Amino acid sequence: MRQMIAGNWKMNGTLAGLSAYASALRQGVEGVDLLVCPPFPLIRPLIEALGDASIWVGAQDCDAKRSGPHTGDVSADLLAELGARHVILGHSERRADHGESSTLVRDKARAASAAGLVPVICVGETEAERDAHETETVVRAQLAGSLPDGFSGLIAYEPVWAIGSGKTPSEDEVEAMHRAIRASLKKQLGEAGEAMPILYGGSVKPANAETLMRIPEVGGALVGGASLKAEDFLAIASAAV
Ligand code: G2H
Repeated sequence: MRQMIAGNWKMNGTLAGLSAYASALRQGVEGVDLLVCPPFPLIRPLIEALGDASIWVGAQDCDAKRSGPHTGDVSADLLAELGARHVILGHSERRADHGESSTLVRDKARAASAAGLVPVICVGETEAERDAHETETVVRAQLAGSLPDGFSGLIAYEPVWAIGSGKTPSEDEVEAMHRAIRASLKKQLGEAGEAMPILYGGSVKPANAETLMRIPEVGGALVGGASLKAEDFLAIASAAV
């Protein structure tokens, strides 16, 4: 199946740097879907800089409510109007820095879907949970809590200890977790859970992308640091073909 390589710029990127990034990315890579999620203010300028290239642009979060008195929050409807196609939800940095619960992630996913966005819901265990052999239990609970009934979108498995650390799980561990997530998706969503893409995220780099993208049940990658340089992002995308 065609894989998706998604870039999560986090709180990085500048307006000044967009044009060079977009021209490099416009060379593209055949046979793989590309998505870039910059900070909110760069969504529209990036869409414009990418022009007619077949590269999706998405957001890193949205509010659970459709509109109203919520200072500083951004609605899914506005993101859709700007041209965003996807929205990352429940990233571990949001869960940790902003105390986001799975219930809130589920409500955000509902709002995103209602606005026509494709949610990319992140799950993953902390190092302490991994050391306590609770990985599967934690991830299963996050899926159960974060996915609304009838969910349609993508899942990103991102072990928290692998994010930005240069560490990655072994191939066997990634495969086992992706299989466990697949089983949970089928149980929760029935047939819809059978083909739902499950991305791997956490220190994906050009050097390890080929190995990671060949693991059964890995449907692509959610890339943080290495998505900031267009050449690295494209190198990762090439490894997914
Ligand atoms: C995990 C990932 C992007 P990085 O957060 O979602 O970041 O690739 O920098 O580990």
